[in-house]
Amino acid sequence: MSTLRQEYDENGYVIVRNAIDADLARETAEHVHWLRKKYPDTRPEQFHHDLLVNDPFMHRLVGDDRLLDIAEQFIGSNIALFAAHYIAKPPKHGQEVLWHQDGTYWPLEPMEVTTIWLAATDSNRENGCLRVLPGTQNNKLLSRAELQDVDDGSNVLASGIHPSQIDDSNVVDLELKAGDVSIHNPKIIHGSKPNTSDKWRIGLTLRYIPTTTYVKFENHQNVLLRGDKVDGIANMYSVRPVYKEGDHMPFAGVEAYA
Ligand SMILES: O=C(O)CCC(=O)C(=O)O
Repeated sequence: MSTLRQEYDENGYVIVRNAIDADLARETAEHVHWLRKKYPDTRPEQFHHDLLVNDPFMHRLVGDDRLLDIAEQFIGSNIALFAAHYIAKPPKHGQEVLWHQDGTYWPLEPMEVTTIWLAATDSNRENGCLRVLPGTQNNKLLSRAELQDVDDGSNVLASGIHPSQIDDSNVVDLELKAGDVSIHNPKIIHGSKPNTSDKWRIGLTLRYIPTTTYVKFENHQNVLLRGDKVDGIANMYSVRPVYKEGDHMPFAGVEAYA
């Protein structure tokens, strides 16, 4: 077993430094600013899968062999992505993410999935980095009904685990440099504080599944990235989008993208 995998199994998360190069991290941050222009009414913490699944740059990024080689160590060699979501926190007023377990929100059968959280900018205590409670990946998965709704526009998910159920005495702040990734288990309790600093904090959550995992969202487009689909698992897969100048963000290597 790889040491990455051992650390992940023990703590519920692991960090890989310099997973992608600085230029690609910079392009990823630029993508967020391009999306802000395209969707001026959407908060940048809310650039969800539906806005990304037909975007050529996103396909180029999530299929990067460096990311897939990491994902493969956790979920094997038949790899799809079922969700991508930028949680890009603007300076001064970036929103918090309340404590939660990802699996609570996902209709996956089985719950075999791993998140790669990609830092497109530095992400640290000052600008509201991801924080985890190691060991809680062994807790029971809470249901949606067990969460507290906090639907007042102050936080990214509009819900979270009730503070009385949280012991954050061993919290770990996952401080990353642009280009680093952290990987976390769907049951680990995690969240992040608001960004009150004067710098952006741009993170991209990538949810990689083995193609044996069935995604029970209706009409949901997954992205097949490596290996094969599985007969009998009724997932839908997106068609690779064609790059169109003017409609899409140009990126390095776009000529070779097909
Ligand atoms: O980006 C954040 O601050 C939180 C990320 C998160 O909740 C997740 O990856 O599930």
